[in-house]
Amino acid sequence: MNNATLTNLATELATGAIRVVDLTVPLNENTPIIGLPEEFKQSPGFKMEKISYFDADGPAWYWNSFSCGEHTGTHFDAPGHWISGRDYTDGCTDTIPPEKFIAPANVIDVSKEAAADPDYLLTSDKLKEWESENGKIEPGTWVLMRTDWSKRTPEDFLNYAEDGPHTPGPSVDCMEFLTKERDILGFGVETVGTDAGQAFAFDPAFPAHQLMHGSNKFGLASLTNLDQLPPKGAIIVTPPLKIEHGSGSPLRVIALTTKKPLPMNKNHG
Ligand code: 23J
Ligand code: MN
Repeated sequence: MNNATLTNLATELATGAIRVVDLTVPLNENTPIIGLPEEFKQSPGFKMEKISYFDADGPAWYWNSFSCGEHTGTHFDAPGHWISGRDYTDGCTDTIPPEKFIAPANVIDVSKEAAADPDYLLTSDKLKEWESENGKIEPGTWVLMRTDWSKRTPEDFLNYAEDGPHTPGPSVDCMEFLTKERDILGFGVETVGTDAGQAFAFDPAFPAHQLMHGSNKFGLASLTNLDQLPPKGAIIVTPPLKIEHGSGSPLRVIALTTKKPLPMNKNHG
């Protein structure tokens, strides 16, 4: 096989004409984990244990073992994670067709709105406004919600209060629009989960989980560096670990893009 597109891709990766951006947070014992109400079982965070480090346990080699919940750090939510998606035969980490792990990304910048209101909800009206400037959200593409939440301190990232977490996310109408009217591949966020902090009180509760996974679509949580991507044109690579009957997994999320976004300086010239 000799395909010009793949040859050009290799050339443009080698020359740097295509820029590779890492959308992944580091995994360590301080990587923030979602906390659920205390009646539910909690997910363990990331832990690492040394097997050997060029020592008596392994004189010429270094390696570790690690453990964590499937939904730790930058991670993939599979349809099988939620009750609405449990019966899809291609809905777990090992059964999703691999061609779904490479797809275009639409990046919706609501960082100013989220800075002004930690409970900010992305709506279908906001998406239609974005489409009028950037073009339609195509079927089979990702919608990534840029909030700059990944730039916050761990405490402000989770942003707990007496009445639960206060973090931005999608509205119910946003999820209905993206599943029914746009048929997207999935929805990705910079926050600890794809749903807003207060989404337990929405109807339906947790609409990103309930509606996305109910439509056999995916989630990506705890992304970073979304400010490095253009609104449209990037391609993201998102294969989760092939855990048998896995509900999701930590993963490395890599973006291929060309343009570096211009600084938003309105006072130039
Ligand atoms: C379990 C229960 C509720 C939620 C979540 C997990 C997540 O956000 C997740 O990581 O999928 S809201
Ligand atoms: Mn998750």
